[in-house]
Amino acid sequence: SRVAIIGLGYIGLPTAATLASRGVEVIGVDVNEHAVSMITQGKVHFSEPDLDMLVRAAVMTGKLRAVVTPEPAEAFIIAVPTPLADDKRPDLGYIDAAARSIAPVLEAGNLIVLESTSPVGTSARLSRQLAELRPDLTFPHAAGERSDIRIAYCPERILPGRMVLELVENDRIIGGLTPACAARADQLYRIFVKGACLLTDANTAELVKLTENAYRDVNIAFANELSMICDGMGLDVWRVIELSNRHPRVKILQPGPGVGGHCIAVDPWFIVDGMPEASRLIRTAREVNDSKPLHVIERIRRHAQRFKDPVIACLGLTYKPNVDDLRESPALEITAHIARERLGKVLAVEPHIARLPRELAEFDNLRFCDMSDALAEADIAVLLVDHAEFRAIEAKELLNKIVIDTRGFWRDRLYVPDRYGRAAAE
Ligand code: SAJ
Repeated sequence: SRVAIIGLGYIGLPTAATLASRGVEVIGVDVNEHAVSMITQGKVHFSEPDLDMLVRAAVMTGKLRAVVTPEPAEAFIIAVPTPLADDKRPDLGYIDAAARSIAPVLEAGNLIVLESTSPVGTSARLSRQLAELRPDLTFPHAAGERSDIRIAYCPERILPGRMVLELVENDRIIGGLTPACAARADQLYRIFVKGACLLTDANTAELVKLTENAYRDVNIAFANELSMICDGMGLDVWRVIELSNRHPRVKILQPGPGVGGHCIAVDPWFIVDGMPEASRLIRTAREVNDSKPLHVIERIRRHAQRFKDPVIACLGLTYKPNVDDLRESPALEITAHIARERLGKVLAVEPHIARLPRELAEFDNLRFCDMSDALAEADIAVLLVDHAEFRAIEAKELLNKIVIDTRGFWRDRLYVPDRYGRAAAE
């Protein structure tokens, strides 16, 4: 059997390579010619543990082939981006383009699976779109179980940094536009999924994906709000959380500089957009998390004002630890903001990236710097990402400067373990 995967990004490429590793003939389709040519050489255009090996093997065995235009296949998996437009509404333009690109090669008996995170109703919308493009075929939104084409929504929930593993191990939600659509998609996913495949309807599956990330966002917002309350009260939020979590039914997440990444900071808006009146908590959580970088900037500003020409080291730029991904990163936002506002001379440290990111290139008061040089020079050290590399920093390197630790990562270095758990630094 032959499977075409439309979109060779963070989700599509690992899925394509994994299916190929199970002996399926896979055609990877992407409009990005650079990505296609990299994959054709057995290389990967973004970094993710173990993915390069998997892709190289899939290409070398001839099971995975990357192309720019879709070819006929038995199943099509659509894994294209669904970004948030400036008005906080979902932009389904890439799904529309994917629909137009596969429509000409569709044949009766084909399965189409949408994997992109999507607002509720998008799979049904895709069915209607394709029906307009291919009036000679019948689709499940209208023909139900008698349709020529099967359509299902199967969201992805793999964690960046653990994708290759989680793609196989995680349970999978399979939402069919009809029961036969779900059953057909189930057959495809069972080829490589070791976790359970749980069948439901497409709308439910769409909301499940959004719910998972909204749930995490709301819980992180609780931690972030608590951190702002504690800053106002002069209390140590990590101690408050640690002690609260000793209650058998309390499990608070960790505060940080804000919420980044292309999922958690985006997906909850898809729920808000669909049901604005009903989603007050979800919207507020988004706003709380989006306000956290401003709170960190205000703390930096307060300290910087006490120096004549402060040197501020920003440690970490990525959206979370031990990855090289800068998308929606609050650390990057904070670093750019303090440079733009000219709060001081800014030293940007990011061990996971080789050179200064484009977003920071415009600032003449900002320099890309390695960890030890930055610490030697800085008056203020701001820990923005809890990368493993920063564990190596010793207490004595921090003691002569102002430390703003947004992750509670250096607590053990900065805090005197007196019986009140009070901070020694700051
Ligand atoms: N964060 C905190 N405090 C915490 C946990 C996370 O501030 O206690 C921050 C992180 O620093 C980061 C952001 O939240 O900025 C998101 O990080 P994450 O590790 O929670 O999640 P992502 O965005 O890398 O991946 C999420 C995952 N979803 C859930 O855990 C519910 C992943 O399983 C999904 O596949 C992915 O979104 C996706 O693609 O939707």
